[in-house]
Formats: sequence, structure tokens, C-alpha cells
Amino acid sequence: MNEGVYDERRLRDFLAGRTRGFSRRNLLALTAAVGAGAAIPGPALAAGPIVKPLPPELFRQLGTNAETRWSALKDQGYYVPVDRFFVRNHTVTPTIDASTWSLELSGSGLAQAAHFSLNDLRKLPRETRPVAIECAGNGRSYYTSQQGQTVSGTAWGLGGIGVGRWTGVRLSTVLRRAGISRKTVDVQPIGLDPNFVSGGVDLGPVRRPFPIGKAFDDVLLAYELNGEPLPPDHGFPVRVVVPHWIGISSIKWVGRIEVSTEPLFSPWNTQFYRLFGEGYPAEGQPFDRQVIKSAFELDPGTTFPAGVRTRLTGRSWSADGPIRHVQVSTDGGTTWRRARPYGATPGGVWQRWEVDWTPAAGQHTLLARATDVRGNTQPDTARHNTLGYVFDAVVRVPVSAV
Ligand SMILES: Nc1nc2c(c(=O)[nH]1)N[C@H]1C(S)=C(S)[C@@H](COP(=O)(O)O)O[C@H]1N2
Ligand SMILES: [Mo]
Repeated sequence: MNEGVYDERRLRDFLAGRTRGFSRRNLLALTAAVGAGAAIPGPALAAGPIVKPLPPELFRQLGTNAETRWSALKDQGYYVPVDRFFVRNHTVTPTIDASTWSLELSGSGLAQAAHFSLNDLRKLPRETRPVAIECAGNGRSYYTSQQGQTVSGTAWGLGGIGVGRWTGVRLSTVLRRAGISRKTVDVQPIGLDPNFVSGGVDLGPVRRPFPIGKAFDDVLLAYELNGEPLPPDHGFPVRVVVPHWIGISSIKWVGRIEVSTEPLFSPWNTQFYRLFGEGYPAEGQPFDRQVIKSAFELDPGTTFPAGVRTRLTGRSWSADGPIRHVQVSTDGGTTWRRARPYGATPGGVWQRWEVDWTPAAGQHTLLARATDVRGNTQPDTARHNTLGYVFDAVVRVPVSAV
């Protein structure tokens, strides 16, 4: 499955006007606004877009979203507990009755529509996978604070990621049961949360297509997170989990999956989740995959006792494969040393690491730089795109010691 080839093909389909159920005119108007650096107006804020408690020591709230504080991951295990797993909601967490919920599969890739209740899905062979859900805009605020660049969208720090143990049934199993046609090229899961309205335009339910090759490769229809039923905020009763791909692919509260013998498009792969800006095509560069990043398990501005040895910890991850090594600098990037990896790494999703450090009194800048098994290394500067996606540069973390 080569998603680069898929992206190029779909870009050509899109440019040739081979788009179903989506107006390219809306897109061009909105893209112009986005290209000018205008903020994308968000939906009206409901009283509580997120159901679970968001204590300030665990989360930072950003509109309808909440990012995990990295200090909240210190001394936690490999998996991010639900009480501190980040939430990215386009609107609000819907209330869904699992006893009446069912998943519909329909479209030109099926002779007839098929329906599966939660019990139907639970009776099919189950599988558990460690998978990171990470927002494509994770780290976006650093384009501005570290590179002085203008970007639009939610100003995430690095807390728009969580690694979970997801349990469910393979999407391929369900597609086969539904009688999928060999001519199917794309599938598109559709959320049951309210329609997303952007710039006064109703863009419909949150949805994003992916190719049949990916659907048959490693995608899950998950009904459990970390051994418990999916929490409401993370997609109860069932969400799609698409390993290695940007978070938007993993549609929560899925109600229907469109199965199509023709290429599918939605605003979430035409207007959003494309790279716009200098050096990118005017129509935007499609992308699907997450990049490489590192984070210290502390909040920027933390104060340490001077002259006392402290253990700095963090995590690094890459969608391209397991992490090979991590280098840390405690002097603003002048000198670097290898961090010690520790802990089990089921699925190789991320690597926990540590270094000892005895800070002198004063201000310090911490940096961590990861390299994965494919040789990808975090650069000093991330390549700018106007929507602020896929920030991969080394982050400078200010701390002090007194
Ligand atoms: N139905 C639906 N699915 C969705 C979203 C949404 O708003 N509605 N947000 C997407 C985005 S942008 C991300 S990053 C992930 C976040 O998953 P989480 O909230 O479980 O952390 O869900 C994705 N799936
Ligand atoms: Mo996202």
C-alpha cells in the first residue's frame, strides 16, 4: 500500500473534476481564505463539547478540543490512560444509545446495504492493536512560536497525541461479510456527530475517505480502548482506527461506511489536510501519514532545584517505524547526548527514554531529537504550510533551575 501513489492519483481525479458529492467551488472559495492566513471560523461552542472531566493538571483546553499536558504522562505506562487521552472534536461528543446503534455499509461497492449491530461486531474475530491517534496539527503552535510563521487552526502544543490499546474487528472482515465488490477503490467512514460548519458553509458530517488497500491492510473498527468499552469522547460505541495515518482518518462515532467503486472526496481530504503554501501545488499537496516527533514529559517553564540531579523523561514516535535513537541537549542545542531508552514498546508505536541532568541555577533550553529505523531524523526547522500540519522539528523547551 503506497499512499503517495494514492494521493497523487486522487489529486489528479480531483483536478479533473472527478469528484462526487462535493462541490469544488466551495473549496476554492475557502482555500483562498485559508491561503491568506485567515483563521478558519470554528463551530459555535456548545456548553460542553467534551463529556469527561478536564482537570487543568491533565489537560489544556483549546476550543472544542483538549490536549494532554506532557507532565501528565510522567510515570505513566506505555498507553495513555483515558483520563488524560487528548480529545479532538469538530463539534461535540454525541450521546449514542448502543442498543439501537448499528453500522451501515452501503454504496456502489456493495450489491446491497449491510447492517451490523454492536453485538454483531463483537461476535466477529477480535483483534487488539497498539495504535497512536495523533492530530495532523499536533505541534502547530511551534510554527508560530519557534519559526515566526503564520498558520491557521487549533494551536496545539505537542499534546495532540495518545497511544491506546484498541480492540475491535478488522474492517476487512466486515467488508467481506458485507459482500464487497472487487471493483471497490475507496471507503469513507462517516461520523454521527453534528455537521461541521466552517466559514458559514455546512460541510456535512465529519468524514474522510481512504483507499481499499489501507482498509484491507490494518484498519480496525474499535469498540474498546485500553480494555474498556470506548469512552463517549473517543467514539462510543465504535470508531475507526487507522494506524500511522493522521488522526482525522480515525472517524469516531461511525454510523455509516460508504463503499465506492469510484474515488471519494470530502472537505477533509480536499480543503483540510492538504499542504498549502510556498513550494506546494496551488491545489494543495494531499498527505495521509503522520511524521516524527519527541516530547519531554514536563510542561514548558518547569522549575527544577539547582544543583540536584534530576531524571528527565520523554517519548519519541514516528509513523514510519520504531525509534532507533534519541539525542537530548540541555544547553540549547550546543551539545547532545544519547538518551537511554526504557520500557517495552508493543507495536513500536513510541519509545520512552530518560537522561539524568544536574542543572545549574538559571535558564535552560531542553531539546530532544529522534531518529527512526528508516533513518528519518527531526530537522531543526519544519517546512511551513499555511494550515500548520505535520510539524516535525525539534522543539525548544524553556525551563529554569533555582
Ligand atoms: N466523527 C468524528 N471523528 C473524528 C473527529 C471528529 O470531530 N468527529 N475528529 C478527528 C480528529 S481531527 C482527530 S485528531 C481524532 C481525535 O481522536 P480522539 O478525540 O479520540 O483523541 O479523531 C478524529 N475523528
Ligand atoms: Mo486531528
